[in-house]
Amino acid sequence: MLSSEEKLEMYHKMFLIRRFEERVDEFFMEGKIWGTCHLYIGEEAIAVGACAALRPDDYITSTHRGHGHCIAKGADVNRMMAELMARDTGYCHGVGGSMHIADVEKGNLGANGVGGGGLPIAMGRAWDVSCKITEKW
Ligand SMILES: Cc1ncc(C[n+]2csc(CCOP(=O)(O)OP(=O)(O)O)c2C)c(N)n1
Repeated sequence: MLSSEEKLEMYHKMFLIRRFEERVDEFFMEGKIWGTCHLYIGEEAIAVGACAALRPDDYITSTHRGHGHCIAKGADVNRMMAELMARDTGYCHGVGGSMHIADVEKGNLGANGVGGGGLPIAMGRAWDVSCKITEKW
């Protein structure tokens, strides 16, 4: 059962995703976004609901439409927007853009433009984690 505080936090994250994407749309039309991007408008509850069931030390991968996943897993929206604007202060120092934002400290292994491309990334992380466990045996 979710508490009122938890529900409010989830609503806040959904609202933040929506406002972030509306600003991205505006900046895109003004030519301020480098490359292309795929908006998460209308899907806010999916990322927020899924990530609410995760622990902070759980990992996610993402897709070509990943802004909502980033925000739901706790990314800093200023660093995200900086990335979309190709600034050095962005998550990938401005060279990755919308489809390559990763926030490993928060457990987000990153977006990517390849359909199904998150699976090998997740496999790699699972391999790494399991090796760290078994090497202690
Ligand atoms: C391996 C691969 N094949 C084809 C594409 C081209 N492609 C980009 S988005 C897309 C459709 C994705 O549809 P869906 O997963 O339903 O996501 P949506 O964009 O509708 O949210 C395709 C086929 C790709 N990125 N990667």
